[in-house]
This record gives sequence, C-alpha cells and structure tokens, in this order.
Amino acid sequence: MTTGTLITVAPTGAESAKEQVPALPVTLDELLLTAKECEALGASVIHVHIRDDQARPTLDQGRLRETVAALRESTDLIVQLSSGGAVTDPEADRLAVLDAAPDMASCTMGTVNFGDDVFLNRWEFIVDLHTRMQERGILPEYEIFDLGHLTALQRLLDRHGLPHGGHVHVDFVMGVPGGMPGTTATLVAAQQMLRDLPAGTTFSATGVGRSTIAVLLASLSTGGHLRVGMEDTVTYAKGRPVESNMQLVARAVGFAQLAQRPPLTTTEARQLLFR
Ligand code: KMH
Ligand code: ZN
Repeated sequence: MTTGTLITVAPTGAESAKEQVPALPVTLDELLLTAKECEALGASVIHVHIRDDQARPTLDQGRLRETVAALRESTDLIVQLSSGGAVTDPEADRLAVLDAAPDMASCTMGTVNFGDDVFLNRWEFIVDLHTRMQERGILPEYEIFDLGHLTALQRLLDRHGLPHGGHVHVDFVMGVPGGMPGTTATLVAAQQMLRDLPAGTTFSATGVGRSTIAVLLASLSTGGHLRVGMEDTVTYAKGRPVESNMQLVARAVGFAQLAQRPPLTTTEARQLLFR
C-alpha cells in the first residue's frame, strides 16, 4: 500500500570538510537551525553526525547527549544518531553512541569499500549493535550499501529477532564508490529482495552525488521513502553547489507532492516506525 513519504534529512555526514562545503551545518546552533527549518518544510527524521570545534567528525559522548537533548527541545523530529561515524572511528565509540539514547540509530549491515577507504562492519559488531538497540528500545535504521547487506539483515533477524517494537526499516544508501550503484534497476532489485524480510518492512533510499535524483524518483515510484541532505549531496545541479539542506528537503517535498505521496508529519512518521 502506498502511503505518504517519510522524509529523513541527513544534514552533515562525516565526509565533507567545512572548508570545501561552507554551507555544511557543523555547530550545534547550525544543526538546530537546519533541523527546525527542515521540519517546517516536511522532514520528520534527522540522521545526525556531529562535529568538534574544528568541524572534524566526532563521537564525543557529551556532545552527542547535548545534541539529542537540544533537538528534542527545539523540534519534534525523530532523532536518529549515526552509529557509522567516520571510517576511522573505533567500534567501541560507535557502540557508545547508543548511550546518548536517541529514538533511532543507524546499523550498517556489512562492510563496504568506501571510495579509497573501507567502512568496516564485522558480523559480531552488527549483532552487538542490533541486540543493544533491542534491549534499550532504540529503533535501528538498517543501512544497506550493497545487495548482500539485505541477506545479512535476513540472517540477523532470523538469529537475533526483530527490533524493539517489531518494525523493520531499512535505508538504501546507493551510489557510494564501492557499493551498489544508484540506478532505478538496482533500487528495484533491492526492493524485490525485501520480500524475504518481515511483512511491513519499509524502506528509504538515498543516492549519493550524481545518483541523487534517479534514486529519489525511483524510490517514490516504488513506494519507498526518501533520505536527502548534504551528507549525500553537495551539488544541486551541474555546476551549482547545494546552498542548504533546506533546498534539498524542499526539492524532495516537491517531488513527493507531485507523486501524490505528500510528506508524513512527525506524528504520522512515529505511527509508521514505532507502531
Ligand atoms: N560516514 C560513513 C562511513 C551511518 O551514518 O551509519 C558511514 C555512514 C553510515 O554515514
Ligand atoms: Zn550517516
């Protein structure tokens, strides 16, 4: 059944440098302003990476807690912390992200080449993340960078049970150099593989870089949801840098409305994910 569109904004990420992308929100104030404006436009979930005073990616526990509290104070967005961090972050720090008690956290379902780097996600680490989230009532967003990650997710759920609350939500992160391509054909293949996952599994999709628009359109037309933001997209169109996350959310909202799948409110998003 086709529903409205869950729009997740991923405003910062861990990959872009502030010097190269000045519009990137890196301070708490910048993040809060972005979050409020994106919520007003139609976002209902925020996928959060934070930065230190030098704008470098960090998993500092104090800052994470402060960020979760401030987002809850200023917005009604569902707060999803990244447990992926940066490719250099140790597993212990990535697990400790859960101590900041977000509503959701990402859980990447396998190792993937990531440009010149490797984004390492060992099986035991994935199991640890999944079971700790189960125990603490944090809803995972299973990040799928390659089709085999869906097979790993099926194995995880078979062996270790459903997430807390029972709803399974995945996010296809497409077009990472080393992962699955951001094409309509690949998204359709990924969506077909969801048949092997529990009934009612929902998916979002995001296309990194040049695959942004192809993935956005494919996701809307196959009943999927959307993730947009400067974590994945820093060029709006050929030769035009993204001016703000709001520009990307506004574009996604426009496409969703054209598809007659308007953005879910934060209340509707909670009903979808936490029912
Ligand atoms: N920064 C990437 C290495 C996540 O947030 O969980 C991992 C990432 C996925 O962004
Ligand atoms: Zn991320």
